Amino acid sequence: MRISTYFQGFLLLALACSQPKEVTQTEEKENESTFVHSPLVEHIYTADPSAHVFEGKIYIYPSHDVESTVSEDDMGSHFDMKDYHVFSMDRPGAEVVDHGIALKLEDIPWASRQLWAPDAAEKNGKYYLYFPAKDKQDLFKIGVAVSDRPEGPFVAEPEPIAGTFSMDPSAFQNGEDYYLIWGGIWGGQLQWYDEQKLVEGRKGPTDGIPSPDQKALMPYIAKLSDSMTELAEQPRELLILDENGEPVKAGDHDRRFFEAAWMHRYNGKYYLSYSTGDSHFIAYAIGDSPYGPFTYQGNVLEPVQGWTNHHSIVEFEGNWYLFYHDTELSGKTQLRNIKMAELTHLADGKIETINPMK
Ligand code: FUB
Repeated sequence: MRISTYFQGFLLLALACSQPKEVTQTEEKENESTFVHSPLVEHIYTADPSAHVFEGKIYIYPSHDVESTVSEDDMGSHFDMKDYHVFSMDRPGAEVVDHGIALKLEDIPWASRQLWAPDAAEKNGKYYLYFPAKDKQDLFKIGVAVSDRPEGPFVAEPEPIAGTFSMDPSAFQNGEDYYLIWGGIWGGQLQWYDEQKLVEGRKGPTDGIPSPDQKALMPYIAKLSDSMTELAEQPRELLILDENGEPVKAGDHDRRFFEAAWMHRYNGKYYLSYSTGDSHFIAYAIGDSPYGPFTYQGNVLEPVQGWTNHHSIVEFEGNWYLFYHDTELSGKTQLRNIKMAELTHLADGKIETINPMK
């Protein structure tokens, strides 16, 4: 069942419409923009899709967006999610099955609110759901919940994973090794930490953000322990460099890391893709090791309708797919719907940029 459908024009057009003016041919074409891909799920709102191939099927671990009375702010308070559903599809284009509630806020002993973007991993027949939530002090931490099945239900560990902070975890398997990658600025609180230590007094979305000419904040990575429920090492920064080998600067909003870090491996190289937040791209950088450094390459995905842009990249039977979200069904920032698109690695290793509108 579809909950609601409010088609809105493309965001840039909406912003441009405040003054009456002559409409150029280019603008006329933009006015006709339509969505290239269709929502995968319409009976509930879903976002931040992390996709994996488990047991020969595609499993999707998204956020479950809900209507909320919490007002919108730059800390993302209006993203007030309370549970997770897991979805599966036998192959691209097949029916998307909702496996129901896999984990609820009330069943996570340490969490107080905001179940944001999760991810999952499989090891030795057990499934691990990594998820961010605010603890009782209202600080984002990353938790883990365990199940015998990819669709759950998952049972949460009693405490968040020691050594984690901020949000948007993604799990990356490289052979026998598993890594947890995470972080996000503004509402993701990464800017409140120096050297992985919380700095007293930082409260808002920009407290602790470096000045524009300084190195941007970067995502973190740490190897997971054999148990998959702990970090096996001190987290390290994933350095994103520009074409001159210099760290991308905090003022470079089109290229700097904001949130939604995801790693995949292609032709022996490691691809770190991420959202640039307020400039709304999914950008990517390439490195020779999961620990980086990574060199910025360009965009995987152009801005979608809606403020947030969050994705995952997965291979299924030799083809690659991008999972992302937009707000086609609701027209509202915090009520999103997941989508998928084919993704192409070009001969030179670059990714062909996907435009979600035509
Ligand atoms: O869904 C809540 C937050 O919005 C995610 O954690 C971010 O990546 C953004 O998509």
